[in-house]
Amino acid sequence: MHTSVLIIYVTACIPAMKKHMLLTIAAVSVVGAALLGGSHVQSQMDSGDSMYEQVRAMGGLNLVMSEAFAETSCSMDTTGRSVVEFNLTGQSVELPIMGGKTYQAMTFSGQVPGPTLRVTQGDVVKMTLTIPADEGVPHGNDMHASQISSANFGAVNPGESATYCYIAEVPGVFKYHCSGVDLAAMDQHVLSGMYGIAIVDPLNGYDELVVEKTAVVNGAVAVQQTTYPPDALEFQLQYNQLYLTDAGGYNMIAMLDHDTTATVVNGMQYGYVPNAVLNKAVNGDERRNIFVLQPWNGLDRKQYQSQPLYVETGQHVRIFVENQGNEPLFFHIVGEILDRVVQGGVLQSKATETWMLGGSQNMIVDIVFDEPGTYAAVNHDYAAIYSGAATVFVAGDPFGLNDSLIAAGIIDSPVPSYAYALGNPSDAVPPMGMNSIAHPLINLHGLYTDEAAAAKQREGAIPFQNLCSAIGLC
Ligand SMILES: [Cu+2]
Repeated sequence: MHTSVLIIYVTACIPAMKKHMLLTIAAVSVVGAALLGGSHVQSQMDSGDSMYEQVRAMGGLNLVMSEAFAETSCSMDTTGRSVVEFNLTGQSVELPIMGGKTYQAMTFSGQVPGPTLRVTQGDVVKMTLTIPADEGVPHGNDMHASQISSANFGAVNPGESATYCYIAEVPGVFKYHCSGVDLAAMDQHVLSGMYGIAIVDPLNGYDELVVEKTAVVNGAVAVQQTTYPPDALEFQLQYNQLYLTDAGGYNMIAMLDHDTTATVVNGMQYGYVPNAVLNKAVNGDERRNIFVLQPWNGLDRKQYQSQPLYVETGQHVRIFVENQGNEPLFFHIVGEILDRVVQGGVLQSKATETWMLGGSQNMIVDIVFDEPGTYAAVNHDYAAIYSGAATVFVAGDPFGLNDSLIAAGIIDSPVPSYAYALGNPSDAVPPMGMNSIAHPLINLHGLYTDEAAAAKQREGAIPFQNLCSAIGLC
């Protein structure tokens, strides 16, 4: 059991253990006692058993709060509403990190982040979590889009499934995450990869975007507004941290110290930076990098190959952002201004340079890239940038590749973005919603197991190697 391993690990470190570690374990005991009730719970927690065994011995949340669990089963009246099923599998796997190593990931359905759920405000979500019999540890799922008893988020044991239903009442972006083994080791499970988002589209759709610039009218500077329709090209970016031991296991002491091993965006460090193919197209040499940080460079990386995000100039772009992690996110796009920030369907800011998200906080950023070029979306915390939080948007045709692509017979006429030739990464593209502009091509990219990658391919994601060959660059 992972939690037992964790406790053994922590125990082994006791001589060097910090005071706050002991306080944390005490705090977990208090939380457990508060949730489960009764002074005997507290005395049980004082015994020498591992935390996991103690929680099991107490029966967990489901048994103690069985009435609440029954109350929020799927017996609600769904007349007139769409019921959207959301099926996840809890799965521990090895996944790659930078430096040619792997780490002990925990996933929903073999990918980090887990699959994105997209529904419309007012829909009923029917969430089923299945834990395969060969999975070593129970898992739960807490969906922040719900407003139901936390009893629903209790541990699901290996070989079992659990289902709960709720109405997605509030529009926006909402985290979901493993709730650990009835809270125990929740930090380990989430920070090892068990997180994702639900996007709840507003019932009446998204607002049009109004961007203010200036123009000279009759010899004088005047404010000029440009209005963009609600339909937008959409991306999803989820920020988190990894805290790892040298062997690739979860390092709780590093987490308590906020001593980040890696900052990840959609599960990977520098997952969206230029690659060898773009190097070759722009510099004529696949080894001459066009961006300072290109650590996931090389087609042998397959679904882990880094790829920029391609947008058109003058196009309404909508970015769903969630801070899944343990550190603040100072979201900034170098060379741009965030034209609009919306949270919970409410305008928070327009024309701001940076917007901050705390842990488990989200926003929808609307932006229009006016000039062809490369723009790096960063967490404007230098430690985060240098440990992985740099994401490159390429707008329009800044490298003048249209002419050479036409000359080579690859395209017939100029294309408004490289997405038409190279596609956008599958893990950065959310499911289509009511105001989504379809991406021209979607290629295979993400922190997926090979099985999950094969499933994405069956859904239409094109392996990047194939695209590269098709346009004559590989
Ligand atoms: Cu879990």
